[in-house]
Amino acid sequence: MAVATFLSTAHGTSYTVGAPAGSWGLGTNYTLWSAGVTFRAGDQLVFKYTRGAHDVLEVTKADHDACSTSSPLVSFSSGNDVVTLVSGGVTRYFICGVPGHCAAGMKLAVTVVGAASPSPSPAPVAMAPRAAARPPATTVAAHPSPAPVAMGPRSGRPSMATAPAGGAGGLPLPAVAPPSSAAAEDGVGGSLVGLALGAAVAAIIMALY
Ligand code: CU1
Repeated sequence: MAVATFLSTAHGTSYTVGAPAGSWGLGTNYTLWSAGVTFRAGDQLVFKYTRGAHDVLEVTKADHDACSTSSPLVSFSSGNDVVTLVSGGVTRYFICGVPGHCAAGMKLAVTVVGAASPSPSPAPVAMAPRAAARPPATTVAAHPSPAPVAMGPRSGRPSMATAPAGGAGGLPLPAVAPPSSAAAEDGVGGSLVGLALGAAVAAIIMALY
């Protein structure tokens, strides 16, 4: 259900907490809500509520479990609070700081997994077209690295090696030219045949009259 209300961007997916049935407020089961979403590093949580009616405190697991508002890690109160889930492999905890609201259900635990396979890092993206032009062996070698950090240096090296490879790849181009001019000649030949046929038809028509 919640899947229908996200907004994808190049940097991740933005999830309005509690949507589509609700928002950040009383009456939403956030355990159920979060269970329906796979949160990935780079995604964003958006807490929407009437300013002053609620707030958002990011807290420790212990404070989440105990609904303790005494020592929040971060607090928000704008009514449109955006939290980016920067890191994967962690669980982040949020509660409402208004007395009684956490105990009434305004508590959210979000487990964040690693980023999606296609790395959002700019380096691999810029490299993609070049990798496709190179032999499969090289392309395969670039993929197995799951860690974006490790992938940066690796993709840097192959892209430098692309310079000579690109030069060699440019050579076949002239060889491709003759076929295309031959095709052009075919076109001319076709036109001449057309003209001849036209003349013949014209001659026949004139002969008839
Ligand atoms: Cu609240």
